[in-house]
Amino acid sequence: MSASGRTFYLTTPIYYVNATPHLGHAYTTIIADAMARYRRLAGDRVWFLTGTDEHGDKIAQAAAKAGVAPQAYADRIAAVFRATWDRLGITYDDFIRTTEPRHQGIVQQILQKLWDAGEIYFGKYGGQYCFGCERFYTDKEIIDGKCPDHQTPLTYIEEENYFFKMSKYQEWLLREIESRPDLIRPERYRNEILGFLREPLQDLSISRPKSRLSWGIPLPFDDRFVTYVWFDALINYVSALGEVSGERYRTFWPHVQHLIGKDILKPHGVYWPCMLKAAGLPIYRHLNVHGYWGLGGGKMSKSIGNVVEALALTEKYGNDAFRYFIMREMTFGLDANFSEEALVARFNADLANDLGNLASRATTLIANFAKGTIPAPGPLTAAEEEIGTMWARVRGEVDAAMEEFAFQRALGAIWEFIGLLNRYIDGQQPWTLAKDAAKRGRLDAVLYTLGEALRCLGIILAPFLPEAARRIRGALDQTGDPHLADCEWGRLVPGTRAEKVTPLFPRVEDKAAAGLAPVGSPPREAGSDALATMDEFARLDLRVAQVIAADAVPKSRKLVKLTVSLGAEQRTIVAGIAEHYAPADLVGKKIVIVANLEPATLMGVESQGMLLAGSGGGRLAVLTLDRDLPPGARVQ
Ligand code: ME8
Repeated sequence: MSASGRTFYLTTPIYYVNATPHLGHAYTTIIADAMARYRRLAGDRVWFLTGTDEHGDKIAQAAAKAGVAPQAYADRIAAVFRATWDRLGITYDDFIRTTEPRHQGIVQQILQKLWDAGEIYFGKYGGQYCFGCERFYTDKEIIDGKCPDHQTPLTYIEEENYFFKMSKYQEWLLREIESRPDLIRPERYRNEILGFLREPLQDLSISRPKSRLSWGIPLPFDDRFVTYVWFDALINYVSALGEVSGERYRTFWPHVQHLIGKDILKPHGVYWPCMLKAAGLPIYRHLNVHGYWGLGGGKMSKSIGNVVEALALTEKYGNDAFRYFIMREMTFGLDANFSEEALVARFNADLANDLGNLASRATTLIANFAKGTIPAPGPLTAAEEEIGTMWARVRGEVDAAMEEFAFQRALGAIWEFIGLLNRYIDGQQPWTLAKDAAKRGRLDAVLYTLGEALRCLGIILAPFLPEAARRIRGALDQTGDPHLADCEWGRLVPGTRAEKVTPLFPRVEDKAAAGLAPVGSPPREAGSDALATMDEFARLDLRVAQVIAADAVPKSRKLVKLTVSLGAEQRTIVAGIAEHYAPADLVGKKIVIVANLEPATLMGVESQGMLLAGSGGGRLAVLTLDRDLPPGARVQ
């Protein structure tokens, strides 16, 4: 039994392995992590699942492009996802891959069950198909003859396939959603699904002929076909819990909540509940849907390199700051815009000024005026009572907000409390109280209150800013795992040791701290060089180049040999980036090179130019284009 008596099972989407993780994936996974940590803090029994979606056209095509077998490709990218989540401190309990036997077995079991029950039939279907989405579009959904998601032309395909009798569940699903107002939330997404259900629901094609696509799970009753990727992928949420008769399934499935982005609302809001119903399994408790991040107003997609670079900001500003920014900036359910400037603004205002200063000021005051030991509080005044009362309110607000995945509201409430404390310090002026021995009791009341507020913050911030919260608790000698139940106001024991915290979030003064430099040149201190003239800059011939081939330079740990096209000519470029990029990942990229450098020979290979890359925080990133340009285009 858990301390709270509650059980909580949370899933993220399983991400496609056709590209490496980007900001959007990180957002979903980080907020899921914050939620899982919050529920654990509250004493719930928690299971937190993430993973990768590894079958289907998209993956087969990406593998073919990289010149490797789909499984090898999936292994590589799945490992990148895992490593990224580990680096971001994601506390997932399980990571499922759809190519694992434990998943494939359950998919086949469910298919067989549905086939035996007559829920699946063989039929013919012709329609407009999007290879990017791996699904057919109905006339109503098509915009200007194109896929509404990819804006690419659709292809008419006619083929025989197996169909799941989804239409028969339309009425049931409608009633289910109507009777459970918070089944799909926030409400705008519930309304969207209700909108879909106003139109007749089609049956779902759940197979693909192997002749067209072999990278999938074979149908157990006809091995000329593989399972449609969505039918395969959705089942991960069940298969990860093992057999339906098993302990883990029985413990967690009744409490399942999914977290997804709005792009995959329909499969989760329509297909999945119908599939579960047909298989005789209960449907989810809640489907929690978030909005989309955009960059500079544009739509974000995996093909845009800068999406990946946004993720690199975690290294530059730290995991906590990145977590804070994305949770605070985006109202759950709505779209938001990502920019480094906005991140830096929040970093300085909310983290460095509000929280960082509070922690430094409070612990310094306790160190200076109470020799680093929490004093017994003297008589309390209305000011201390206001803080205690507000704390109780904040806890309630955080709890209510977290029930609804409203991270921005939870953080807003905590920051109101932080604001009150900073004003309290200014108002009480403990440094003045310390000058008058008669005011010792007042001073002790203030110092105790500050210590107690920090102790409580060190607990409640743990899901959101794990590292900063740990440091706050450490400064107040609070060891062991934090528990929400311990942040009842007034539990701080006088006599507790307190030490000064070093600044939790030193202000960011120079947002261009990472700098950009051609690979191989010595690192520069930002702002340390003499100014360059326009003429000097104009002497550099910078060009867009497309990587045609990339190979490791034998016997070198660092060097990669690139063959690049400048449109009219090809060049060989040797670059010291092998520790940061697998050669295959560079092929096809459009990069920027300095085209008028004297050739240099490195490890016996002549390099006819130099590529541009940036580095910072132990990471290196090759410059790519934000928008397509032909090879050879001038960069100025
Ligand atoms: O759809 N803003 O995988 P996927 C916010 N394999 N979140 C974003 C985002 C953005 N711009 N872009 C992506 C798939 N996401 C399927 C899922 S589940 C059974 C199968 C996040 O790699 C968001 O969570 O395309 C979105 O739902 C998910 O990544 C899609 O990831």
